[in-house]
Amino acid sequence: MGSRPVRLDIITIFPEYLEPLRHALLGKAIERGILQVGVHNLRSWTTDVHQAVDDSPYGGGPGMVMKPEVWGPALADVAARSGAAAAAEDLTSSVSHRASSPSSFIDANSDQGDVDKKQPLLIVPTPAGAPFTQEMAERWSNEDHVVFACGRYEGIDQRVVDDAARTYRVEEVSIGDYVLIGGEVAVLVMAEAMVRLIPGVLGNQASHQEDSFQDGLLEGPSYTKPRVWNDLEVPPVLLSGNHGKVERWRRDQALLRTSARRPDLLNRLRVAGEISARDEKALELGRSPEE
Ligand code: 6GU
Repeated sequence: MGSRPVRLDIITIFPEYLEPLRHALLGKAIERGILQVGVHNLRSWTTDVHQAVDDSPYGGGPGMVMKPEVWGPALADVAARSGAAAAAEDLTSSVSHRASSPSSFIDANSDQGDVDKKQPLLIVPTPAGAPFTQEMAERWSNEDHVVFACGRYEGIDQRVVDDAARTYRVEEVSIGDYVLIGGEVAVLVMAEAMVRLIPGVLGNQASHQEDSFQDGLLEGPSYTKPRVWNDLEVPPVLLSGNHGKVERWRRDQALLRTSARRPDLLNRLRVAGEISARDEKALELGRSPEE
């Protein structure tokens, strides 16, 4: 597992928006060969002198719709890792460079063994998509090749998505109930959530076992030294050295926080039978029963 790098390709009319992918966690994964990232300018696939990527919507209405004759070849080339896609510069290190040759792009015809010939995954960020979840991030982190198609304006001609489904497995995804100008920032969010779950990316593999959402509850508060700061004390149970008591207290804190901020999540766990009588006692009291 994790022997071959995960490949991410992003198609956008604003490649500079994806610059943060070079930094911090993702940049490190790229440098360590765990991750390959290709950022592609959609305008490379235009054929007219104005490099137009959008046109007015059939049926009328405000805004512009992104053109199928540009997106179609872009998605075909990126799936095949050919054409203008093969000439795109990869983000292969955390520093800006020109030295990396386009051959750092995996040749689609090269021998990758007979493992996994499945279609690449195409993610289309859109406020009209299904809500992005930790479960999606986990699923995507096990893929070999994930492509993000960033739309702007009022979206992409729907036939692009329908046609892409012949080459890709396609998911239209939203990062929340608000409207962004385009998909670029949503891709940064989704790529980070996904890449941190790739084995070897996080220093501590155990650390995402306890993440918020990994067990369906929000994570409770954390504390470090000093024990007293600005007259505020660290909860004494954390200094008790009693691992069982600490774990019980942490679960109670997670339950109370989830009840206050995300009652929907708590009710989902109740329905799944994952909230015990002891859990309900803490929720009823608003604290750990032994406090
Ligand atoms: Cl994925 N894209 C855009 N443009 N707006 C959004 C979104 C995505 N998710 C929430 N709002």
